[in-house]
Amino acid sequence: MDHPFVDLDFHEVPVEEMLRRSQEFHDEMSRRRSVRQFAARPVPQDVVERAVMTAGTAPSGAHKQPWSFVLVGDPDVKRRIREAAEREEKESYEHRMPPAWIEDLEPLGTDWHKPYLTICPWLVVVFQQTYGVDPASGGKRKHYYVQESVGISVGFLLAALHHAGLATLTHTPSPMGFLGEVLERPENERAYMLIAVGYPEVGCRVPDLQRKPPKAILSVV
Ligand code: IYR
Repeated sequence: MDHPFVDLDFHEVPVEEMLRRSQEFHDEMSRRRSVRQFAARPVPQDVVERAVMTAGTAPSGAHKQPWSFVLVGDPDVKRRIREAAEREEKESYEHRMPPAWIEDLEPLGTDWHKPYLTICPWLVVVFQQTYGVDPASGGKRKHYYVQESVGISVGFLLAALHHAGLATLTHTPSPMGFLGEVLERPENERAYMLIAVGYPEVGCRVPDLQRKPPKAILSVV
């Protein structure tokens, strides 16, 4: 079978500009912090939708685009998600997570209470499609490198929301099966991550974390 190819839309930039842009992008991204204190202020739906479309530009195994994003703004749905998440998280913090894990989380100040799930204006629930469904026949279609593909798309999403001027929190309530139930997702989808989106609360505080230096994360051979 013949597949059409088109010319690449590539915008080359002079090296000087490349250096400047790479520094500016690093500086911008290094200001992104996970936020757990959100303001209830509304955020335009269009901005979050466009960030999701940016997430949808991620590369994926065999270009199967094995992701779905559900934008939750309905207070009643957010409440149901919070209730279920807190139920699982309470069990995890009190019984499922080993002491070493709880200790590792202490500097972050997390616990099972997740008020931000109802306070922030939007939740983006990311689903991975373990397989595809042919719209015409309903037949199953194989997806490849699903975790990797969806992980990249979430990276794009976080970067896009930060670039737009919003705060985010990646939240992985465990287990996450309730998200598929509350949002009535189809059989082929598994919840991958829950992302809270909004403005930080006035006076929001974050842990004083340090990034690893280049020599700790980068080798050049
Ligand atoms: N899912 C829990 C616990 C948690 C786990 C890790 I690893 C974190 O970096 C942060 C939290 C929660 O959201 O509180």
